[in-house]
Amino acid sequence: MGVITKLPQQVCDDCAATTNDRDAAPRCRACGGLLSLVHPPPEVRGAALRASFADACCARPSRTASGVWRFGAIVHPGAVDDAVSHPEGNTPLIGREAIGAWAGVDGLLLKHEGHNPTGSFKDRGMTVAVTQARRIGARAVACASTGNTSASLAAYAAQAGMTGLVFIPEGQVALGKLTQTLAYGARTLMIQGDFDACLRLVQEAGESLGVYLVNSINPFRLEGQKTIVLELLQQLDWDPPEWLVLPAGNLGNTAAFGKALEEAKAWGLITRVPRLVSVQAAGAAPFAAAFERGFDHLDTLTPETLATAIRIGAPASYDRAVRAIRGTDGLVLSCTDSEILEAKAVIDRAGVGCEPASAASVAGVRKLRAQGTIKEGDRVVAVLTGHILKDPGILQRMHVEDGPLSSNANRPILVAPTLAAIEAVLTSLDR
Ligand code: AN7
Repeated sequence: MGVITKLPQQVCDDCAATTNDRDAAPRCRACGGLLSLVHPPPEVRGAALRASFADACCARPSRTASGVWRFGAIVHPGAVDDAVSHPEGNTPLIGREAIGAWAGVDGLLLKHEGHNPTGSFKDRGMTVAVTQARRIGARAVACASTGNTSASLAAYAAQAGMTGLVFIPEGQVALGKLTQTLAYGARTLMIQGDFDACLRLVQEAGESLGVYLVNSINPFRLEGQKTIVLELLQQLDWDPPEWLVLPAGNLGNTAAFGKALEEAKAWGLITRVPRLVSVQAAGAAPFAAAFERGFDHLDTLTPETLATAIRIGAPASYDRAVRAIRGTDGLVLSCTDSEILEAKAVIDRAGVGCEPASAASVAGVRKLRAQGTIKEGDRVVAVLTGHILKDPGILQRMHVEDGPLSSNANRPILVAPTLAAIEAVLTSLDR
């Protein structure tokens, strides 16, 4: 096909030291900076490059079905033929009038990453990272996680026949994610600390124990997560929306989106870049606070939010995410837990559904539209990052218990086992 003939290198974000695409070091050996995969410019650009993705889709059975490996030439060209692929990706772009109406944006589109094999966007990065781990002969893969990364790691490690090791914060991982992780067979360490403590520990363990780290600072993870953007652009016939909105915690996805857009523009896949918006939970919003101060510095904090996926106070990909927001003339904002849960109730009741953190994107759209930042007629894509079943505990809180959201409550109705009792209920529900 001839799109790529030279392999990418890993390049340090801070000191520009380079290493090849098989180096297992989690950070730059020279200065400790984060590593990015830097691709040589593809030999074909624009329409020809766009067309090559369509070709790739049909070229080989292993790639046909994956919304990640279809873009393999600009993701991880050295590993395309040996991918550990479920497959993943190919998630829908969903429009629902009720959700658009609530957010105030006609034609609002939702890129629903909950449709991935383990129910979150993490599978897109994990297929690439675990493929890389196997390619370099790692003995095990490890991560710290608020839950979705661990579920994804567990599934892909199982498929690859590798040992998976996850570090999760005790009491702060939603039930669906914990059950998946255990069922897929990853060894699960419940740390008596928050996510930030888990991330510190797993990095120390990775270095001293020779375990390959697949947290979102892993450059191959970010390459896979780029395909959320590539795929949605492809679904829109490469005509970008004005706004692209996503929930943000550790900022890996914000960084990946920024890289995808920068490359897509440089290689002629698109001629205009959407404005990227990262939405944080108000109790875990160090990135939003830094944005307000013109990104002068990052103040880490002790996070608190019901949206446990983004309960993160010391985001690891901060510098990259700053670049992504600046490079796209983007914005960062935060929404309170009740705004997030209100958005979730609207998304759920439209029959779409998502986990709490995911609803932050739609809550953010509503806020930006209400303040006039998003203009009438602007096209907006919001990313839903995880599936509704990830966090059944929150559903119980929202729909069963009395609580701040009791006006939305949809409690189970206790009935006698008779047709008459059921008929009485039906009559009471007639609209
Ligand atoms: C549903 O699984 O950090 O800003 O360890 O699960 O790239 O961190 C999850 C993050 C948004 C935030 N939505 O993405 C983990 C983890 C959902 C998530 C995010 C996460 P980043």
